[in-house]
Amino acid sequence: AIDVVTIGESMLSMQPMSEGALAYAPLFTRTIAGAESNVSIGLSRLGFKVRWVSRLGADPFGDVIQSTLAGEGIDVSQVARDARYPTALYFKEFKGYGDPNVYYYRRGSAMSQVAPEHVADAWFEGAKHLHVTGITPALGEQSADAIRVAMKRARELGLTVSFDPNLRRKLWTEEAARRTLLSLIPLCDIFMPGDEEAEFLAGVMSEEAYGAHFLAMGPKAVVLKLGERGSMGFAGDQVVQAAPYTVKRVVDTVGAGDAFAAGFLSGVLEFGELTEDDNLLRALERANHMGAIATQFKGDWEGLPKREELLRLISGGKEVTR
Ligand code: KDG
Repeated sequence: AIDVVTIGESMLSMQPMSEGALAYAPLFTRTIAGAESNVSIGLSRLGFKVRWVSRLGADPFGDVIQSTLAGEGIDVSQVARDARYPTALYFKEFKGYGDPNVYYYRRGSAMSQVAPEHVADAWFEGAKHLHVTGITPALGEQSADAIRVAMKRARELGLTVSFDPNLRRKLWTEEAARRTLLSLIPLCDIFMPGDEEAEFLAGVMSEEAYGAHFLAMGPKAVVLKLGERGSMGFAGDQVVQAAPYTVKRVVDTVGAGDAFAAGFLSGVLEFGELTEDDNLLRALERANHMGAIATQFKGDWEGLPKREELLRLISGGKEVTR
C-alpha cells in the first residue's frame, strides 16, 4: 500500500560551489530538485510509502533523477520516460543573503508535456493521499488540466488531496497563476499556502481571516506557512498557532516549504482527524521543525531528517555526534 502519491516535475539541479553572481561561478555540484519529489523524499525518510509520478526525458539526467528517488525508497513505477523531450534543468545562485535566485531551463521538458490523457488509475492504486503543487499547473494549460483531472480522479477513488500553491512567478503570468490556483483550491482537502501566497490569492487580510476565507472555498483544513514566524492551522472551528523552531543560521531556504509539507502530511497520516485533540497543533509543530531543518543545508532535500532524528529534535533530545 502507498501512503502518499505526488505528481510533479523534477529537474537536474546545478548548485554553484561559490557564492556570488552565477555568471562568475566556475564550479557546480549536481543534484536534483523538484517540489513534489522533495516532499516525497521527506515523507519516505519519515517512514512512509510514497509514489512519485512524473515524466522524464530518456536521457542521462532523467536516469539520475529516477535512480536518486528510487534510492530514497520511492516508488517510481509510474514515471514515464519520453525520448522526444529532455529532462529539465535548474540553476541556483547563492547571493550570500536572502533567498537564492533560481534559473529554470524547463520549457519544452518531458514533464511539461503532461496532459489529461496521461492521468491513469494506476497512479493512485492502493494509495491514501495525493499531494500536488501549483508548479505543474504553471508549466502550461495542458499540465494544469492534467493536475485538475488528477485531483478529481484521486478524490473519486477515495484519496484525500493536499495542495500547496507554490507560486513560481518566473513560470507564468500573475493573472494565469491567480486564476488557475484559485480554481484548484476547491479540489483539495488540505490547502497549504505561505503568507505571501495567501495575500496573492486573497488580497490583504489578517492572518486569521485567511483561514476562514480559504475554508469557505472547500478544503477541510488550511495551513498558513509563516516562515520564521511558524505556522497557523485552521480545521473545522479550530484555529491553531504553532511557534517556530528557531535556527541560528539559514543556509538555503529553497525546499523549506516542501519539508514543511512533508512534516505536516506525516502528522495527518499518523495522528488522524485534524479536528480532534491536539492533532492539528502536533502536525504543525512537526511541519515547523521539518521546514527549519531544511534551511540548514544547501540543496532542497539533502538535509531532511530520518524519523528518529526528527522525533529527537522535537522532544529536545541531544544528538550523539561522536
Ligand atoms: O520548493 C522547492 C522547489 O521550488 C524546487 O525544488 C524546484 O520544483 C522546483 C521549482 O519548480 O521551483
